[in-house]
Amino acid sequence: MQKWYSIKVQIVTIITQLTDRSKKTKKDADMSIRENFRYAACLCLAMLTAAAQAQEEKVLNIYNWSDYIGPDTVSNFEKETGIKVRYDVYDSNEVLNAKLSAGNTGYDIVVPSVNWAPLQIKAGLLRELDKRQLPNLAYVDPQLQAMLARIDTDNRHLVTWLWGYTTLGINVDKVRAALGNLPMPANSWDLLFDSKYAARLQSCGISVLDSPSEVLPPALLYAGKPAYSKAPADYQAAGQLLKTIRPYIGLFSGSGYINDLANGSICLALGWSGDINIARQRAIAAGNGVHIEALPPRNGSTMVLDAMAIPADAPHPNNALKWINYILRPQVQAGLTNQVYYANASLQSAPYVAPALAANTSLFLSADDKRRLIVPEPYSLPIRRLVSRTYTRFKTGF
Ligand code: SPD
Repeated sequence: MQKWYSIKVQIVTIITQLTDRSKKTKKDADMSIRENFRYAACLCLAMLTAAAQAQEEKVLNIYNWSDYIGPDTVSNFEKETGIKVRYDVYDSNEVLNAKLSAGNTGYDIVVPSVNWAPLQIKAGLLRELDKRQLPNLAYVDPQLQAMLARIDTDNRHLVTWLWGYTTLGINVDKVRAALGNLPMPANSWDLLFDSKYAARLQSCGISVLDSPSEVLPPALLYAGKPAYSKAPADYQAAGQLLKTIRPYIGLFSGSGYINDLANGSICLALGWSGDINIARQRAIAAGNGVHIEALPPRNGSTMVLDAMAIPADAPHPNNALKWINYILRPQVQAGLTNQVYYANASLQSAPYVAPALAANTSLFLSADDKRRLIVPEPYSLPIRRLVSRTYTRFKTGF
């Protein structure tokens, strides 16, 4: 209401000024008319911007990864701001990227991973953040900001959501039973990528992530290649490796594996650290005797680092900024970690993190394990196609 009043005042001011200006001598008349038009155009533009802000309906459309938010994160924001949130989910960067590239998503907030965001920034799909509206950026871990700045100059478009790593989740008892006389391998990746182990674990169920860009990096790493290799020959090697284990994979899943692990219908999943800990917690809550573990990255792994961004054509960019600033509060950040078991961006959130989580070494990694994580790198278009072709061949079994 106040904003509309100030717009009305601006209109009256413009009309008064235009009338005054037209009272000049005949000699200046031509120049005055041109000046007046320019002046009026600038003021109209300013007014339209103010009007757009005033008119932004109290709605926020969020598109985020599934199982990646606290139970009251959205409702608390709604209560506080009166903004109604519509919340949709996805399971892979491929899906999000296809939507963003097609345009007109209607979303105000998206959460791409840091190796996909640079392509989206370059294509003009993400909007620059108005940092004056984000005072809580002060809470963000400077190390994470520096990491993001490597792919987003001056942190113009991205703010960390949460971070973790890609790993294997196991049903401890079922894996031991299925391996029989085979001892647990020293390199835990053997469980999936060495067909000797995978052949045995097939009997209790193996799932891998349903996304080319999530499966190829650990496969390359296991094959002794750079996880985000730029050499086409390396993808051939990874493809060969994947072919050897294909007969033993029963499921391709980007989120369903959480419940499958929790209820004991699979015993090994290539997934994300937080999701596997969610499965562990669900099994504990169900009291079904299923014991799930997320394996820490002792033999190296790829980091999961996802960031909030505002699509260039977001219909409610100001509400989006309010959301980002709210999410950056240390208490809200801790609420996310407590629920989804990923580390957050705020060093000040530590006092609010549930004490029981502090001992979980698959969530709060040791300094050594942290060093073993590889920060994801963006793909060139030809490599992205190769990643996708290699994965499709793997999935379809050709
Ligand atoms: N359930 C939320 C999972 C989020 C995973 N983000 C994936 C990033 C992979 N690079």
